[in-house]
Amino acid sequence: MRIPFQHSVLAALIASTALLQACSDNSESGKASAQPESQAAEQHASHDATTDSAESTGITRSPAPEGAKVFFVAPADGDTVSNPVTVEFGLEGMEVVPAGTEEDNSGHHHLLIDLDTLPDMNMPLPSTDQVVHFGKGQTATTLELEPGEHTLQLLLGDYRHVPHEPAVMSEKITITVE
Ligand SMILES: [Cu+2]
Repeated sequence: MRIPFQHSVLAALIASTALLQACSDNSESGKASAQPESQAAEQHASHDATTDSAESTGITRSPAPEGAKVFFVAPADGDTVSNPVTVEFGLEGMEVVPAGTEEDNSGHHHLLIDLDTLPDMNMPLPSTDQVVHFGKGQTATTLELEPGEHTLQLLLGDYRHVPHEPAVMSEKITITVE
């Protein structure tokens, strides 16, 4: 597919704006209870490392193989849990690699916490306290969540933090934190 020059420049501009936005969101989110400081620093590093490739390629989403599936190993939908909440990510039919590693049929996990509206799938995912990146290739995390009901959903992103085509996304589960 050929993208007209002006459109590809526009796409690159939008993409770089999104990356800048994502990073500034992060630096302002001192309140991010679900996001330890070390993780925020790592996300900055991974964004910096992938900015060039996202700009030069524009946004063509990486293909996901048929049958690829991301899911929660734990907790299960409807579980009642207490802090700290251990969350384990499962992936079938694809490989987990760190952000910035361009490899077919691979990506890294993103955890969507209490997110009502899905992010734009044609851009790098933002980095906020509700969209947490696991750019080192982690397959589990622990969260400190307010008591009450919360929703969790997993979304795989490619080396640029862009969801695949079709998006590899888990069911949204609801847990109750005591
Ligand atoms: Cu990411």
